[in-house]
Amino acid sequence: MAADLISPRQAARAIGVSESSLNRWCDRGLIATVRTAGGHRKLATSDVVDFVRTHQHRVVAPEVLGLPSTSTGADLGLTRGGPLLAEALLAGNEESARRIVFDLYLAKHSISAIGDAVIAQAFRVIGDRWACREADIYQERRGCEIILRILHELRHSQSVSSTAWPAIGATLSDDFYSLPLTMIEAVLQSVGFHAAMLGTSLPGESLVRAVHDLRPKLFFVSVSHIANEERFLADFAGLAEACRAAETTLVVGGRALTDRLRPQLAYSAFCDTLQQLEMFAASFIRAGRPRRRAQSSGRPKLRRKARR
Ligand code: B12
Repeated sequence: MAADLISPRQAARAIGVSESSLNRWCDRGLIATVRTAGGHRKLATSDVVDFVRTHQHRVVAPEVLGLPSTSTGADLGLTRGGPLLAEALLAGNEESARRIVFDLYLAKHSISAIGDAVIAQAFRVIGDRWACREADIYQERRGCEIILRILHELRHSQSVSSTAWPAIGATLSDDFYSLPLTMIEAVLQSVGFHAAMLGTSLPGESLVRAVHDLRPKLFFVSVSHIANEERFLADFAGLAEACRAAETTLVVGGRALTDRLRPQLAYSAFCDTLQQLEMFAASFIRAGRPRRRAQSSGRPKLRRKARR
């Protein structure tokens, strides 16, 4: 993604409006601004993207905001998005896949809805094609790599407060499914967590150490594949105990958590979908902290203009 801070003129060009309109919106506090040491007004690209999403503007020069050059914010609709994304991924057309995801995002669909209704749906189509021998393994793997890159870009286009609560997560041994974890990261970040996945197929003892060392507010576990049920239950029980001791909220989900298995597990919340996770995490944050966003981490220390 491109630079984090841009001038009002660049922001105006990105949205295709006059600089005076843009400055008026800044004066009204609709877009947050910061002042550089030299007194120049600057805007964070993530704040401009937020403004576009919430005020239904179109983006005419997406590259200025560090977005894919073909994204416009045109609303394809979630229902059409899945099959279109599946075709783009199967064809290895990364630019088209990126445009589909970013257009839906700019058209104000939540990351959770895009994940549940478009990305998961696209991979169901890909899985079915593979099962019917209409798609090759390399097409599925390449599709995974493409979507992982796009999700990282989407995440990078959002700001994270330097005081955000940490959330970490992983899959347990023999579960190599990274897509759900990467989507959960993006969803948790969109509601204000500082989310970071540890990785896939982690041994139970390592997860226990991670909870002990990192003391996350929330731990997410995705369970898509269980190779050895006995080992899974033992690892999970160890993790749940570590979370209880550290007062960490343990959230679980995934296709392999069947109705038969779930009663054998201790956790704080089970979610079928990313949209359920978003609701849970957002209410968790609302209940626990007075304000959601402050200055983004990793940015230069700049004064933010008070909203009028
Ligand atoms: C991609 C893929 C893989 C990739 C994953 C790569 C990666 N980097 O992630 C790899 C190559 C690892 C793989 C391997 C295997 N796969 Co596979 N795979 C798929 C595929 C095509 C997509 C899965 C996916 O990631 N979807 C996207 C995610 C985001 O969607 P989701 O899993 O539905 O998750 C949603 C919810 O469950 C929820 N969720 C999930 N976790 C969590 C966690 C929390 C906290 C929350 C809130 C929500 C949540 O959110 C998601 C969005 O709604 C599916 C096909 C399909 N129908 O889905 C087959 C599929 C799941 N695989 C299958 C099989 C058989 C396998 C293998 C056993 C094959 C083999 N013989 O080796 C191995 C097992 C690997 C292992 N040990 O982990 C079968 C499973 C059949 C069954 N009924 O169990 C499927 C259905 C393919 C098929 N049609 O037969 N696979």
